[in-house]
Amino acid sequence: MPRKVAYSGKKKKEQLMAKRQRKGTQNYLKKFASESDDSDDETPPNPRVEKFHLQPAESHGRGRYALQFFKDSDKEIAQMKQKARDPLVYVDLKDREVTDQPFENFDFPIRPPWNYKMSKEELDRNENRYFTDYLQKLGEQHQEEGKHLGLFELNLESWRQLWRVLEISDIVLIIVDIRSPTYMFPPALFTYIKSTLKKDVVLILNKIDLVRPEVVVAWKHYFLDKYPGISVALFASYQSRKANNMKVTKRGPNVKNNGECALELFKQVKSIVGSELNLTKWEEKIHEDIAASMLEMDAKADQEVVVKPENYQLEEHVRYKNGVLTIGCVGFPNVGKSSIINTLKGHKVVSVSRTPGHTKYFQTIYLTENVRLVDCPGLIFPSSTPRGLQVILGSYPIAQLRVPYESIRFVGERLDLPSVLSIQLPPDYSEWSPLAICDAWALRKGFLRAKTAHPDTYRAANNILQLVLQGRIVLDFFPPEFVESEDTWKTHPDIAEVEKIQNKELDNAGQLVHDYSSHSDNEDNKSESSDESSEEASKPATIPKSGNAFSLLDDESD
Ligand SMILES: Nc1nc2c(ncn2[C@@H]2O[C@H](COP(=O)(O)OP(=O)(O)OP(=O)(O)O)[C@@H](O)[C@H]2O)c(=O)[nH]1
Ligand SMILES: [Mg+2]
Repeated sequence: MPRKVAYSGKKKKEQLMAKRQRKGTQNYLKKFASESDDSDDETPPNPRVEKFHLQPAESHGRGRYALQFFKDSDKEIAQMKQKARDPLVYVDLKDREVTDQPFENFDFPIRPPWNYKMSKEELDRNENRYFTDYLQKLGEQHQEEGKHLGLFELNLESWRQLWRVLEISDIVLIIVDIRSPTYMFPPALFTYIKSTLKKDVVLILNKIDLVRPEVVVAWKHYFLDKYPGISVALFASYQSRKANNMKVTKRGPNVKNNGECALELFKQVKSIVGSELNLTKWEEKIHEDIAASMLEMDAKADQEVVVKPENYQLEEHVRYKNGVLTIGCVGFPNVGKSSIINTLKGHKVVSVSRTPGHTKYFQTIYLTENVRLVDCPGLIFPSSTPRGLQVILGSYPIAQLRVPYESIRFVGERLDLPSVLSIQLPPDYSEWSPLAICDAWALRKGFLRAKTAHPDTYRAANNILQLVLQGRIVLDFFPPEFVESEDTWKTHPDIAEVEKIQNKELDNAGQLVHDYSSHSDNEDNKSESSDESSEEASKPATIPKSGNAFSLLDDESD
């Protein structure tokens, strides 16, 4: 047994103080939650703060970086269950045209003023007090306005990670998922970085392999028009297996190269940095990586960089400190921040997972000797985004959902799930509802409860939501006026650039092949907490070029 290390009195005192402060916030959260709880008097008081310990067990101060959200009350759960039987009401395609409206009147926690004279304890106290006040004001405001408040990160430690990353970065990459970019781009964050911190922002539209080129181009121009001074880069951290004749290894998709994306990002960064720094080494690296991928050389062996969380310290930001460019990667959970870093690096250096909230403390990785990348934990910013949608956006770990049917409804009212999943209305139902969809899928996939042999509705729901999150069933959103102008976007000159990045290669049967579409049923829950590198390699899936793109689900095997 390891010997206990002696603790100094000072350290003990600091530890106690930190604990007391944490408790202070927790008590406040409980109070706030129970005040906003509309449950009737008979319902026992519910602490309503949920924590998810998703970080590795050996992590620093287990629980310290846990994801924290308000928990649904028992009454809300009962209501959601009840509603699961209500028929689906299909919504028009126009409904998928969205703006940044969910962030209207919402800001986010920023680091309160500090100075070098403050002791660490004073600083901690200050930040705790600020965060508690922030939550209180947000709660009051949303109650007064009767506005829906979506899930958002309640853990001060996670916000501190963001503050630190924003402080040390010279350029900030805000990374969003192309399927739903405005739900992941808080305008307040952009304004804060640009106007208050006076730093440049590159918006990365990631996972562009998942949507049609015209959608990508329309979103790109939406952001360029709406946010003057923003740079936009397109990215996909997947690799065409066909194009490169690569095998999917036990370690998951090869992240060796997506040179087009790296090059595009490089150009954006270069135009910001100008001649202030010499970025030749980075450019050379990209060209070397592209050449290596053409020769089908193996990527370097997996070598995960384990970086301990940096000390909690404060220092004035100095642009290009010691001649090094620091690029921070920030964004919502699961948008692919860590994957982008691995792609830029050319091999796996940081851990990636299908489960939202995987990176829990920020890590710095040197790309070249004078360019370093900072991988920030994903953060859910306060917004009015409906919770059912938040799950599909990857903001909430699917396996932790108590009632998944609200999210199934969200998808089912926007996509023709019976045809996508090739399911028939089960005998007990007269019309399609979230429950009917899940029961039908459970029957189709043979998800049956062990004792009763009834359809395992919950497992089926979980499975469908995983398929949506992973992009095997694509639910995407569009910028305003997209539906009418779709044909114009299809002929936009930028389409060629997107297609080049998407690197889609048709095989002889006229089918598209790419790596991320693979999924096997027994991965639905297992993958929730694991690093993708240890996930079982799954068989490739093929997506027909036209027609029902989801008939691939027929190909799934257990
Ligand atoms: N289709 C597709 N999937 C991607 C792409 N980039 C990342 N992913 C997948 O998205 C999931 C999340 O990727 P991560 O890189 O762990 O995301 P993250 O933003 O670091 O997530 P957190 O650490 O939880 O904040 C993983 O399953 C990735 O394989 C992409 O370009 N295309
Ligand atoms: Mg990550």
